[in-house]
Amino acid sequence: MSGPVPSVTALHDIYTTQALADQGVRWNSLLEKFQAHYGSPAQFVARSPGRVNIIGEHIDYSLYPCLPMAITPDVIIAVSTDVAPAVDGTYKIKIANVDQQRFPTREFDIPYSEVEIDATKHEWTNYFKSGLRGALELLRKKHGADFKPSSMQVLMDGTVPAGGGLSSSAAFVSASALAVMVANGESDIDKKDLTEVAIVSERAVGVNSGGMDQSASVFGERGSALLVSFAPSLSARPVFFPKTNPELCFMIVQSFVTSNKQVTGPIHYNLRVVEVSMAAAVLNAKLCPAGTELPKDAGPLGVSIHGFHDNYFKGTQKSMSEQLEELIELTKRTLTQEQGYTVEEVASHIGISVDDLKARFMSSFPVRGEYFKLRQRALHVFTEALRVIRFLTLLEDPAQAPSSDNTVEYNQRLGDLLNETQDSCRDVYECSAPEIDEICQIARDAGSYGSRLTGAGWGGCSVHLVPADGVDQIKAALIEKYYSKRQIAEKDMEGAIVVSRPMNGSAVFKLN
Ligand code: NG1
Ligand code: MG
Repeated sequence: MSGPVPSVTALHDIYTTQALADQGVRWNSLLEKFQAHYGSPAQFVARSPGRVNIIGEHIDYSLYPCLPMAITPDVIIAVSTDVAPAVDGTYKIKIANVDQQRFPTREFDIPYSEVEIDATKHEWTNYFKSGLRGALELLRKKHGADFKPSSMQVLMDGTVPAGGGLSSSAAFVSASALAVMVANGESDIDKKDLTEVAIVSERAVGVNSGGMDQSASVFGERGSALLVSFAPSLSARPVFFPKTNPELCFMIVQSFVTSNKQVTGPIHYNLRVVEVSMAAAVLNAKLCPAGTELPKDAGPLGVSIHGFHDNYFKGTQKSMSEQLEELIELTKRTLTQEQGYTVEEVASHIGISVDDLKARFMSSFPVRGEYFKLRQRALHVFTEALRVIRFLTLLEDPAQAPSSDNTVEYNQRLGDLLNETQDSCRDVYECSAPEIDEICQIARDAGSYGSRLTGAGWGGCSVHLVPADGVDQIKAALIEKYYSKRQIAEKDMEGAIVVSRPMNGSAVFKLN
């Protein structure tokens, strides 16, 4: 599904008919505000959406496929290059947000040579700068090291809730990288290039992220989910849901517990990346023939459990499911310490010094932790990768297709897999939150087939596979049993529960 990022001239090429009226008002208002703020019109708008992950949680950075879809909430950035640099050897970036209260206006004079980002500061423009830096690297590769970036003035409007698990960050970084490329004269921007730039760029803001969000944001297509694969290289293909009766849809439900990865990252997300990378190294050392190195790959720390998996099964005839089932058993037998492993223990299992271990796995991002739960993290990854295959098989194997007399049962089988993912995220990967568990239970009791956290977790958002005719009942239950017991601003409540279908990904809207 590669090809260039589409250039569109009408909003109905981006949004569904239902969303069109609201979006029209929003886009017009962005363009009017741009004119008022900068005194000249915008030349184009770059757009990238948020995403919801249907299944395949916390396995993208272990390089196993996952199944997200793009959604309607998005980041739109109006851009003009009609601004002059102030100082020789620099270009100017003026950046503003329609929500000036939360996201104050900034102006930067940036030297040609380097975009500096202080990842220790929680500063909203870092996401733009990281997209800028990534895009410029690509442009330099193409046009040579002395490429002179264009000055830009931009106004952004984002509707993906920040810290809510719907990937506001990936939407922002992808839209920014796209805006920079277009501002610098690029026309045919390859989706794969943009995705890869966004993945690497987002890591510059301080999180060892996988590539699911950026892929979903860039590649999204109306009407289908996306199977995103990371090995041997990044690819995405559409996955369709069969027609069932009752019809299926997805409810996205906010917990309003925000997980701010900039603050909690060292404790949570980055620690998981370290744990799975260490698990890969220990499994490789213990199970592969002596002297077989863990291959270097696209994992955030340069290695992945998937790399060990490939090493172990080189040349095998076994199916992917059989391989994963075997790895689950092997992990149970090999990584036996339920309480976790100290750095000394991990180092000794791999056969390297503690200093080497720290340099290899703990230097690029700071992590804290006394015990590293290699067994649990590896088990989650292998079981979750297997659930993705089972989910796909249900959707795509003609022998499993639903018939008129078993569609409720069929829907429930899909839902069961989502529920199993939630159990694993809660108990094995330890990335849920009590509020998310509560929401899932309320939704299931009210008729959801399957309910689970989506995105990084530790709060944020949940996704529910529900019968279209059951949406109202589930909404009512969530309002009565969850939201009414908490103080949530009326404005926030508007986006608390969203019924979504798969939407289009990144696009450029050319004005004039
Ligand atoms: P969120 O926090 O929802 O953006 C994060 C990662 C994903 C993936 C999920 C867990 C970033 C940018 N994204 O998603 O790559 O690993 O957690 O499946 O960190
Ligand atoms: Mg994010």
